[in-house]
Amino acid sequence: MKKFNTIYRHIVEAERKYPEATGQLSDLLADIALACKMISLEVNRAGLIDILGFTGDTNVQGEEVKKLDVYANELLTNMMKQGGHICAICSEEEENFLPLEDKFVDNKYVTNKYICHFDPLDGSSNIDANVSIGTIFSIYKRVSDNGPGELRDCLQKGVDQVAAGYAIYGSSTVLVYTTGDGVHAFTLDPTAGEFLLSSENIRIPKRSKTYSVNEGNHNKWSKGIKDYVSYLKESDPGTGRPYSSRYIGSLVADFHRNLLYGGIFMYPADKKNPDGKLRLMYEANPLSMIVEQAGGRSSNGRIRILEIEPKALHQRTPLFIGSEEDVLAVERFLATENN
Ligand code: AHM
Ligand code: MG
Repeated sequence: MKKFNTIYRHIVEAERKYPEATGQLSDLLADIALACKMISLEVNRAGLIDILGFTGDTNVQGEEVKKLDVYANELLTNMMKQGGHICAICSEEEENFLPLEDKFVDNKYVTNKYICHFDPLDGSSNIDANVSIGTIFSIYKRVSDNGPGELRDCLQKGVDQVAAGYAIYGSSTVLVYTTGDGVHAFTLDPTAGEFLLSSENIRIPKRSKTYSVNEGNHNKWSKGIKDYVSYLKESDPGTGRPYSSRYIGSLVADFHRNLLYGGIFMYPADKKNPDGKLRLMYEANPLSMIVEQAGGRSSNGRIRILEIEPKALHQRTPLFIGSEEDVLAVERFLATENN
């Protein structure tokens, strides 16, 4: 009989490999999984209970905020505050980070060791159309000693992440995470209310036949990107071209498909967005940790995303992520352009 494993057991089993572990990271991941379960329920019910629509507010990116975004943001924030272990919360929906005090447990001072970044509901412009959306998260260890988290705790390089993951709310809800020891996926069984292990140690194909990019931006792209996308459309059976184009417009959904089947996702810089559109801390870094753990590659076209020194919480970056050989190919096209 197939052995079932819940996400919580999986996390705890992984923790046992490290006798010095305090359990804070495991608790934190379990809290995030619980929050994703609750967001999933709300996403599924959204059409029924008429909570869709605009709240009338705009977020720090100047975009319209929908009610589900607000719900997901508040839920994750409260979960992090309540669970302890976090000295600073950074949300894509908030302009500033939220520092949190250390605590006393049984009269003993306990330092909250971690920082959590999250994009509570990515792809939210797709909510009304029932298109898959997701939650992305990323966890770092604090660099300051104790007390409320500081900006330097929140602005660490992606390479310093201790865990990252996402939940995709699609035909099923799937939670994918890594703590630097492979990439594992869990599917939510709504009857049991549990995330059950569905794929362990996911590996992304080295080379793919699929590219994902918003081609509506073609006229705003640089020559290198235009040339690369034209190259993908040329016919050459030896290299598997032409590639197929797949673009959902929900990063988590595009990324998840490419992770499983192979593919390259691109959001390049363009004339309108000189730094690209996607956010380094909330989107690019967590997905880059996952893709590298799965044997893929991720860069801004020149350097590894995980090596970018962050300067601001809401910093944007061009993103090329997915199957290793495809990302290497686009880097070569961009290198020619820069020469
Ligand atoms: P969001 O965080 O406001 O939802 O925006 C990010 C989304 C990504 O999910 C997606 O990859 C991208 O924006 C799509 O952008 P575009 O509509 O410009 O193609
Ligand atoms: Mg987003």
